[in-house]
Amino acid sequence: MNFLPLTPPGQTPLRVLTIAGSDSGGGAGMQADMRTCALLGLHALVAVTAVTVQNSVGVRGFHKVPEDTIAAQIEAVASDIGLQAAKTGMLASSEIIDVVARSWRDQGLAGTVPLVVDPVCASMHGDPLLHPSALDSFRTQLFPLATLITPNLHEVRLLVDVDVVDDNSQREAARALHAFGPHWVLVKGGHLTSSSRSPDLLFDGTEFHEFDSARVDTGHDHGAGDTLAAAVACALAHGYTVPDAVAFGKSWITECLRAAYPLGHGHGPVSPLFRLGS
Ligand code: PXL
Repeated sequence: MNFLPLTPPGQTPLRVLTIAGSDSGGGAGMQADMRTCALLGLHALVAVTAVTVQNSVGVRGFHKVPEDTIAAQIEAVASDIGLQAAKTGMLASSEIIDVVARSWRDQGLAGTVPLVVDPVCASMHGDPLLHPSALDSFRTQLFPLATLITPNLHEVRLLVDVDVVDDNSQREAARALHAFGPHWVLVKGGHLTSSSRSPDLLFDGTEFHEFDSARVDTGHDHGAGDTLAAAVACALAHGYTVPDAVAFGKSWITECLRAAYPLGHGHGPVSPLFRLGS
């Protein structure tokens, strides 16, 4: 695959802000985002939203970061360091979603810096990472600010009550999600187990773009959604168009799935470490 241009040593790389939860197992959340940013040659800034207690078997619990601390992290890095793109992951509650949306506007980032919103609702084991009452904050507060939202099929069902089973229902879901105001919607088809493919559908309110790839069957796909969204944010930071950034993210996650490794007694993480060679 083609990678993103690298910054020479000693020069400041482009910056991507991840607004996400911490995974103590190191495979998903802000750790996945930082791995991808680093291995693509970008600098990751972090606003931590929640600290999860988890391992490869499951999420045992989480502790939410106070909203004013989340807002202060965003202000601190935006006012001093600056960023070329951002992505959100686990936001845990409607109060946190609201404060992220408010901070995004208050820092003058809305409409100037690309924002990828991955509407994380649950872990791959089905452990909840978002309070159900927060779905409406996603729809009304954050989606209208998003350059791109990247729900999986489970999240699509929760957000717009559409069961995606084929191409038609995937288009119906994309239309319903686009009505909430994001510039682009990517309905990820990775969980469409009836297909041997992983068909993702991108929609800007007018045109559909299809991204098809063979499903990489691995028992180790922890952090896959985070890694895709982070790679898309990195490409957007480089000035890629949204369709080109999604195509790049898709080839990145495909390689990371091929390189996924076992860890602990449960599910291992997708891995950008392949980028280091062997
Ligand atoms: O992959 C979704 C995700 C995002 N953020 C955190 C997580 C997970 C999945 O477990 O733990 C912190």
